[in-house]
Amino acid sequence: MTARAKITVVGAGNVGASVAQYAVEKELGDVVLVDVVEGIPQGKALDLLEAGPVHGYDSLLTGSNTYDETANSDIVVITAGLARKPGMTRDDLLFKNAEIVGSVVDQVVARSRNAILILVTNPLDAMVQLAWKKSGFPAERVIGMAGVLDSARFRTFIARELDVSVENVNAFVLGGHGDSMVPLPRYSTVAGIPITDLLPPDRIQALVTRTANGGAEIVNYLKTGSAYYAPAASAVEMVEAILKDKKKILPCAAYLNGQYGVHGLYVGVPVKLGRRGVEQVIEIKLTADEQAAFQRSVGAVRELVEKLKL
Ligand code: TXD
Repeated sequence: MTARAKITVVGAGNVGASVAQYAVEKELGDVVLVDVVEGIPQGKALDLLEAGPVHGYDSLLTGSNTYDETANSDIVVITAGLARKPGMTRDDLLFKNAEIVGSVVDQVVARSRNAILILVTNPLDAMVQLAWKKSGFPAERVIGMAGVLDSARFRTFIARELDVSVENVNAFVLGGHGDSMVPLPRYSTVAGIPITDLLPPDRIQALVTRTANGGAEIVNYLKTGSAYYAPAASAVEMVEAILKDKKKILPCAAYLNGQYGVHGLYVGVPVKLGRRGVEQVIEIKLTADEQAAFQRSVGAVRELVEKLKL
């Protein structure tokens, strides 16, 4: 028992193991890794524990195939499920992953009533809605990771295009995690300057398209799985914002109850993340074109969620 925060990561696959790694490298807390495959969470947890002396972290790591070790977690990152293979859409994963995420949430919430859940499993927007429903938790404690990753990809491409530091680049992405995501160039900036002042429309459009297809681009290279370093780094940015109560504004899948004209649905929007989870949904004015694209994205998310018959 330590006074450190307790972070459970369910799914010790590519994303989950990298979440554990980045979280202990930042010493955000102790980590419990859970997976159904015997030996994998135990082996990866021990391996990462043994990297501690080299990296200089004292975070403890434990691996398990059951949930008792997860009791009283502060944060639970759920990555359990199947990943996309080439030619598969995120939606193909819907029913299989709904079954997995549903059972994971039941086991987690029975032991950690006050935890904040961060969902990573795809199709993201539907899985976070399902997790919220199943958990019975207030919506501010159930959050989906997608926008941080999508905007990290957009930031990468903008920085490469203009040959500037990624630290100077902010990007803004709204909507569902999928081909209908809505990058907002006029709110995407380099040292405060909108990229619409720095790049011609056709170059911006090319970067936007590459961002929307960013997941598929990696799947096509890897063939046997999907992206995991940037997704894990993105989930850990959310964990850090919450545990350190940073009040950091990040794009996340959050429950909308009237904001942006959307009722009763999880969709990607900018939110303020702090120790209570989603402490505020940040609303911005959209142009008619942006509003139309956002509505299309919301429609795609709603269609998927309806298939789950929650
Ligand atoms: O932006 C985003 N939200 C995403 C989402 C970015 C990247 C990956 N995204 C999705 O996360 C992806 O489409 C998958 O649905 C999940 C996990 O991706 P990952 O690449 O980590 O998949 P792996 O390597 O196959 O790992 C999944 C692990 C694997 O070890 C399984 O044994 C385990 O999940 N698994 C389970 N663990 C616990 N409990 C149950 N029931 C279970 N079923 C499978």
